[in-house]
Amino acid sequence: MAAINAVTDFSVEGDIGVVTLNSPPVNALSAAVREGLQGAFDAAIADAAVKAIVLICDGKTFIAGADITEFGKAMTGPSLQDVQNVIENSPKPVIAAIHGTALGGGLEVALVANYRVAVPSAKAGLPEVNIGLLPGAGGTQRLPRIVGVEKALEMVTTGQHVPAKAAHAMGLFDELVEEGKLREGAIAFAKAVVAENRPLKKVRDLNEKVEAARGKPEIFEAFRKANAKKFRGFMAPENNIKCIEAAVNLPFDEGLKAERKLFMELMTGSQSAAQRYVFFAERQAAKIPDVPDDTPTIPVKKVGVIGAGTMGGGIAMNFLNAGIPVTIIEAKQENLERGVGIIRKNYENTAKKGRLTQDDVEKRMALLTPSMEMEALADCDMIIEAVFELMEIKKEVFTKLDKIAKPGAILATNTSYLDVDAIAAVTSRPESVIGTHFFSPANVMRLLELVRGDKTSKDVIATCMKLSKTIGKVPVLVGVCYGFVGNRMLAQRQREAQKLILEGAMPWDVDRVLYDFGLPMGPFAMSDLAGLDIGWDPAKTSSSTVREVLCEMDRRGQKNGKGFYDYDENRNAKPSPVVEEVIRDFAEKRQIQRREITDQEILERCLYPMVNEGAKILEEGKAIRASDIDIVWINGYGWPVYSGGPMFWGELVGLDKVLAKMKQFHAELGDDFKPSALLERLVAEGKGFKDA
Ligand code: 3H9
Repeated sequence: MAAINAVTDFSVEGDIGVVTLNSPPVNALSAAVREGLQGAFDAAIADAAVKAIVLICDGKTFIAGADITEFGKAMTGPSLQDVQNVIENSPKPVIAAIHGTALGGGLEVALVANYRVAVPSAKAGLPEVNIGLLPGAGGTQRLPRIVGVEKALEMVTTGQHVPAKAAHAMGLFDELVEEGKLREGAIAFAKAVVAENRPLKKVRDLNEKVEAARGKPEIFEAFRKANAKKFRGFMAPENNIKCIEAAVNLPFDEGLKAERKLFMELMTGSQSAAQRYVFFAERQAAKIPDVPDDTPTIPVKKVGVIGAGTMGGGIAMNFLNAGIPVTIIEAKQENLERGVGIIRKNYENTAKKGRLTQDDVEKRMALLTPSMEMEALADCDMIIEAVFELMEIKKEVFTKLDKIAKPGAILATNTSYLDVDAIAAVTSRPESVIGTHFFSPANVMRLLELVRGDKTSKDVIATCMKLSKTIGKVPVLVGVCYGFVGNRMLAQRQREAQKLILEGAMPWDVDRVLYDFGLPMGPFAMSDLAGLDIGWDPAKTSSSTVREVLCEMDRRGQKNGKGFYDYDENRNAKPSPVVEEVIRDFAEKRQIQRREITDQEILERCLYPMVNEGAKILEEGKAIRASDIDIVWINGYGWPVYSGGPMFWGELVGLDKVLAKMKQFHAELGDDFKPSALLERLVAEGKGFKDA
């Protein structure tokens, strides 16, 4: 075996040349990898003893794509296209041997090989769309030539990782070889290619499938229409679609040029910059500076959940899905039965949609032990309390739990606002207590705010961070403060939305501006969906907010067809003249002079205070880094990933601009807009949040 460079080896086995890449963690196409590939293929092609060439990777995966960390920097070494040209023009057959994930530029390298063999656990995909890009190394031109236009459209716009079996069925992989025997299998395949003198077919020359779609623009129009809602606001899906159109309508080399142009358009834009930032931010959020990776963890083999309501049930499902047994507790038999019934019904609905088998449903339900006795939690390694959001009740539960839970068990309180330290203080083991803020529906939403108390031990934090991943969540560690990161910032936006409708805007104006910004819905549409009467007590009502007045008029939201909006039988919303009247009347009684409010003001009043509050959160150390705050907002509140989260977006707008507006609002509208000291300092020093 000869080293070509630090990450590439070349060896010859019989008459087969083997190029091996070893560039952890994911064999991304860094300058060194590209150089190594070019050197190794040059050597293999020049070696007269070599009749065919196998490209294989060491480590956990085949090439997982271009090296995203190099984007935006000056390129060194050969370009990916240079390397692909060497491989594609090789006079000797090239076989890509795939394990792990062949993604993005990785799959594009495999697509310039003549054949692709893989192990059954391998996957392939072009996930560039997820970082606001498109496959810029011929992927959009070669993929449809193998899998056809419809499948290619789906793959490039979803970024899905296609499992080996499906990839084999669609011709993307030519052969599957035994798991764990990729090297031997690929060499045997190469030998057969040589022995049978198989032709040097190139993907670029396969025209049948793209020609079949030529002259049928309706394929693309139908695809755009069917996915319009999903693609809303994003630039990358449309550019990906245009590339597949180019593959159909242009000769191969022209198609490549079109792809390059559309790729560069995305690469230089702010959306991809935001989406790449989010990719790394999500991974960064898993790293806690004072809780190193090798911190001991507590084995969690059994979980207890107290409360079988909507939250408790959803939380339990996460663990059942991961194969972890759950004991669920309720005080009353009927509530327990109802809660367990809802869990079963949720699973059965999923099974009806074909995403679970009935057998899976039964397996999951068999892991669930319902009980009315807290003592049943004595053998649980982690217990999550999900009872009513009232401090007194939570304290009572934790006092009991302290006496029942085994030593070392993690005691978690699921809360959206409450002081985790105050709850921990009623136990004899505050080091075992942590907050878990699951988002509703808890079995669906990816975000989990983990709330670190003053005394929470590092082992507990490390365990919960890892366990969150096991149950498919994106954990973000936050500190104790009212509403933590997400709801604390949300309160800023909600407050301004309420003020704006009294000062001159209407609910549908505020909602439209925020929807157009990219949020899934505005605050008033959201209230209608959730129900205006949540937390409203008819006995104590005092007409003190517009929402209260609407509840008093029996306008309860979508569920009874009227809230801030009027709804038809299909739940389509229309602005309500009644609500308009209520708002005008309400403002008049409070002597609020209504005026014209621009869309720009709505946006700035709702979002700048959020950026400012984020800065305060950072200043107080309640979030570790600004990017953690962005991860909270993207995964918990549907902030559009293409603007990177509130903190990234604030920088995109310009922190100086945000600060200047906050100062103006502060002078005109009062202390709600008091700029954070951190924001002032960063602007004065010309720095960004990452320097905070
Ligand atoms: C592209 O290919 C463009 C081309 O079409 C055109 C070019 C002209 N680069 O996720 P993990 C790091 S665009 C650099 O925790 P897993 C990651 O940051 C690219 N670094 O592991 C992490 O680092 P750390 C298209 C990368 O097992 C470590 O590797 N490809 C890259 O859960 C482990 O990652 C993609 O978009 C990269 N490309 O998942 C694939 N990828 O340890 C993106 C990963 O310091 N990658 N890292 O935190 C993935 O989807 C997942 O990482 C993968 C492994 C599924 C591969």
